[in-house]
Amino acid sequence: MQTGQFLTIQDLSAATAISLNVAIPVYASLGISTSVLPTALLSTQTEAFGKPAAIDLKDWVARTVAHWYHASMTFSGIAVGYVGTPALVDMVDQFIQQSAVSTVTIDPVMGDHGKLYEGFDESYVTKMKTLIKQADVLTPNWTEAQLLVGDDPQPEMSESRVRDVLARLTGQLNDKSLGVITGIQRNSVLEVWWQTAGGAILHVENPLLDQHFYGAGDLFTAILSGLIELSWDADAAVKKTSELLAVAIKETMHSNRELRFGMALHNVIHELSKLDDRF
Ligand code: PXL
Repeated sequence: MQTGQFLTIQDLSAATAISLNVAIPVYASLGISTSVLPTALLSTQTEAFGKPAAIDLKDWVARTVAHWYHASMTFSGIAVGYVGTPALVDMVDQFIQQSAVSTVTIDPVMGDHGKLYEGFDESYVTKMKTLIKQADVLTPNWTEAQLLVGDDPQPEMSESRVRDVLARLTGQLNDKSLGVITGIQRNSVLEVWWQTAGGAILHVENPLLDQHFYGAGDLFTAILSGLIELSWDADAAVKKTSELLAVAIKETMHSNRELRFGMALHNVIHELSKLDDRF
């Protein structure tokens, strides 16, 4: 059962079901009382509609965290997604260091398919390498995982290469932290790989659909961080999250919507609401 107030830190992309637009319903459906700290206000996501109208919320974020500090606001868990600028990554880092928070989940959102997202460069990767040291749970995709260990992102996803990157990545985290790499495509399946608290490396598989599902990573991180906030065992939480992500991907694919508008959430929210072990 959740014991406090959860906080999600990421952008609000007005016209796309990604980032905050998927996280808020996920936490609500799990019964998790959640505050939001939007890092940027965007008209759309940055990848599929041209250049969005954007407001960097750095000044407001600084005033907000100062206010929360004076109001003695504390959080039981924090999940971080798309932050947007190196300066804001620093601010989020400082904020987490000052918060007496038990579990920090970080999705180092910065690229996919071997490339950084629009607007990011090497300086952002450098800041992200520092921020991830705060992570109790880290959820990069394959591109982000390689960037974080200092490799040029390669499409190759052989088992030995995935194991190597995962081991080097978890080597950068605290001993008890959970490193999870999403979006591994091998042998016509989509895999999630992670290292257990005991050091074993496990993976789960889902059908591979030859399309890009915008917001799928954000949904994965929201569900996983939510289950961990509800004290699920880490391995069980990763398996359930992967299963539920497949539910959302299937619905999104069959919903006839344009994929760039993000994830269809009806079925996954229904499933999450049934995980009713809260009382
Ligand atoms: O889904 C990751 C993400 C989050 N936020 C913004 C994005 C993207 C990916 O493109 O553009 C603004």
